[in-house]
Amino acid sequence: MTETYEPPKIWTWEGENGGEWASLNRPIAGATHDKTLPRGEHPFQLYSLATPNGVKVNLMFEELLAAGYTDAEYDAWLIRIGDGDQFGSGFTEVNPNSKIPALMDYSGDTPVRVFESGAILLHLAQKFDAFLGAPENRAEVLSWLFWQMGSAPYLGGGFGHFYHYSPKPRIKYAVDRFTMEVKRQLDVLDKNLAEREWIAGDEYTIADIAIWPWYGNLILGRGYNAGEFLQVHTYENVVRWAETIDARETAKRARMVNKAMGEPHEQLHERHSAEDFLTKTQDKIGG
Ligand SMILES: N[C@@H](CCC(=O)N[C@@H](CS)C(=O)NCC(=O)O)C(=O)O
Repeated sequence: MTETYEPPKIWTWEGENGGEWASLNRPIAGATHDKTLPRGEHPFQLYSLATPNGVKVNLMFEELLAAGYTDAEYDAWLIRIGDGDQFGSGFTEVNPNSKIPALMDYSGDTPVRVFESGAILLHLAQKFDAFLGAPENRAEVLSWLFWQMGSAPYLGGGFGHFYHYSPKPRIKYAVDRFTMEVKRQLDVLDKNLAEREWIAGDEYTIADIAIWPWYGNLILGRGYNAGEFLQVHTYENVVRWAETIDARETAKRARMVNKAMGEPHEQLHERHSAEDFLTKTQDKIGG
């Protein structure tokens, strides 16, 4: 039986409200403790975790490096959001919104902070003039980039939360509401990819880089154990696109950077050079 609830006149914070990530949530912004962020030797300092939002930026850096942009070298530092690292004073100076990913760009005369994964992708794409597609197709690339930024909260905060993380019993109304929306979004992608090779046309761009960690991984059965529930295999064009990106060496690397769960050989807590991946490959062969 669902508990009946009528919102009071004024909402008050009653502390943790259940669910896997409940301890992170509070209605106040800002730092909870003093903590300086580490800084490595490369021009880009990334503070992140290998969630879909984090993987987007890892993928962008790995694509830039693979494409020969050697100035895109980066240090990636692990932010354990389950431990509250995102509320440290150093982190909130880079991202006042206390969410990964956050980037410091020291490549110019003045250090620049960038937060929000979409802004980071665009910042890097403009800086290196890469993965933006042809100028006449720029509006299409940006439309899909911002589609991802607006759509993924329904997938993560809506569907993922109520289907997978929320306290049991699950709430049918909420699961239905967000399943409907996520299936509609998958259909949007599927119809789009029936017409073209990549999300924004015939070039691989930041639109693919933004969308793959969320919707590609969902289609590959890695999101919320919901592959069967959502019948992801029916979105055949999305499956084709998701598998194509998944086969890229850059995508394999991107999924490892700042990963702090799963198989030990998949977890590269910090990334400082391409050699860090080799060590992990040797761990896998050795183990
Ligand atoms: N719109 C943001 C979302 C970032 C986001 O939600 N990050 C999550 C992990 S995927 C986070 O850091 N959560 C920590 C918290 O909510 O305290 C972006 O795309 O960068």
